[in-house]
Amino acid sequence: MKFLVLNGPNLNLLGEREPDIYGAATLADVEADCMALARDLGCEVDFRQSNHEGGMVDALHDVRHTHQGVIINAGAYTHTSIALRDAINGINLPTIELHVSNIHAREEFRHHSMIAGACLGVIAGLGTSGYGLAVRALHSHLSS
Ligand code: CA2
Repeated sequence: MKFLVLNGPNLNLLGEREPDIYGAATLADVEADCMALARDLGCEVDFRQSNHEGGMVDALHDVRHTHQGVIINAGAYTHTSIALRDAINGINLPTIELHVSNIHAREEFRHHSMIAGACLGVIAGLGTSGYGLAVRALHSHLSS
């Protein structure tokens, strides 16, 4: 069982600024935690980040025949990208939308997600521990 964990724009800065919103863990810390958890669960995680909408679409297409599920933190593209929604629908893999912060408790423009309707479920506001929860949720969804 192999999952893509795909991170969008600016998430490479995680842990460097705005720790009050996003916490102190870096994206490398999150990746290491996901890898360790995947090893325990007996699955594989492929961890990627792109600052470009097209790069994210390409990453989704790349895994359509090789992976069984996707966890996506689309960053600000969450709120704008019909292309990402179409790509998630197009690859037909169970996908969990993830946000470190609670997008519903922030500015109004963050309340709407373009991709949520194409996803199996959404995790938001639980900090970077949400990544591990998403790996567990996808693993349990695909095992049942
Ligand atoms: O809460 C999340 O995970 C978000 O997807 C993060 C995005 C934001 O646009 C979404 O509305 C919610 C922003 C990621 C920016 O990450 C930074 C981390 C540290 C310093 C600066 C930016």
